[in-house]
Amino acid sequence: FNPPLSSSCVQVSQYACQRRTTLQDTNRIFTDAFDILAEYFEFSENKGRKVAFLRASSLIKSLPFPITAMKEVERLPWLGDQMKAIIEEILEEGKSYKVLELMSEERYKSFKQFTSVFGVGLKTSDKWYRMGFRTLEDIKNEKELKLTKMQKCGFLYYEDITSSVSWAEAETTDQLIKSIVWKFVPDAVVTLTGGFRRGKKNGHDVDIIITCPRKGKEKNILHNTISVLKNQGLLLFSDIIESTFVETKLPSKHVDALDHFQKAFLILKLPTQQTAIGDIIDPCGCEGRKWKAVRLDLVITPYEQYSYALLGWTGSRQFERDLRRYTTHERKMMLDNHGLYDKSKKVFLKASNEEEIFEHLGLDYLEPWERNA
Ligand code: DGT
Ligand code: MG
Repeated sequence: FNPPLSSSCVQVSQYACQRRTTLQDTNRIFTDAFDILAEYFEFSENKGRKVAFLRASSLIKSLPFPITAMKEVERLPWLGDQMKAIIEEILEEGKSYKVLELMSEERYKSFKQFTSVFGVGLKTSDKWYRMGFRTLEDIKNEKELKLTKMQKCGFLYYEDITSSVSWAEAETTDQLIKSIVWKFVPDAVVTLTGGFRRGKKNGHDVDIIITCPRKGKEKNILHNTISVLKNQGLLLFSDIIESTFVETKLPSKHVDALDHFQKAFLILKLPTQQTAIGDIIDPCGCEGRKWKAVRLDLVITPYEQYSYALLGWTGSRQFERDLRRYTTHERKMMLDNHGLYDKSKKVFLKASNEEEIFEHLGLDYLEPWERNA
């Protein structure tokens, strides 16, 4: 495909996997509004409209020019009348009163607070909202309320976890995990993935994928690594999920479903960097504290599934959604984090790197930093 050169000859694919989307979003004023609306509809459990706004937002993120007039968006896919009305409002007023109005709704404000706690999703938020709670203070004041261990940690380390993870902190985490893993398995492949692999300077967590070319040698890495973290006093929370992968199962269409790899959701007590004179740099405003609580996801994959896992965990989520939609509708294949199944040939297609997966799908290769859909 040819990237559009100017607004007058815009030819934009309906699939994010056929668009190069870097972090240079020249239309943030519009995409922020659409992302908020997607979240609003997520909180109202209206999945159709949530996805519609995510698609519209993602499409605008790929435009190489700032939108200045309605005629520039006329022929773009995924922009319905309601979306165009919001773009028009922002072009005229500099903001959307419709979006501001929805953002001020009580349910949106409460869900925004509740879901900001590690371990609290839509289900718990809905339960708390129905029980009459509206703010995090309400929750903290209700001593009788049963919280999971994860949620307790979510509250305990709330400030740290909600302040974003910097590139430097991600790199420190990556180095720490590498140094531990390589003591057990020197030829393990340890890769920083997620948003940081796409070039983001900040993230909500650190995502790391681990594999080993020697068959089966990846199996003990997770438990051994977590033991070391624990013994070094660097582990604040861990939730280990064992592998549920079944070789005969066909890939799952649902991008929001968990994959079947062995993995762990962790909170690390990450030492903050010291300067040469031994002063403590204090990134989270926690006076005198020498560490920061950082969320880390570790994913362990068998070597033959590594490329698919890497593609799946690099994201963005919207890129992954469109990649699967494209695979199903344009290629009659099925893709998930474990593999690619060709329905007409009835075979799983092997891939030793991401480029080969794009090739199987007949797509031009996109670098990780072009997948910020
Ligand atoms: P952020 O918020 O800065 O951490 O941004 P990302 O892009 O790193 O988002 P994150 O960490 O939620 O997820 C990274 C990618 O991994 C994302 O594209 C979706 C994918 N992913 C994360 N968890 C799962 C999962 O349980 N199942 C599947 N299928 N994909 C997942
Ligand atoms: Mg991440």
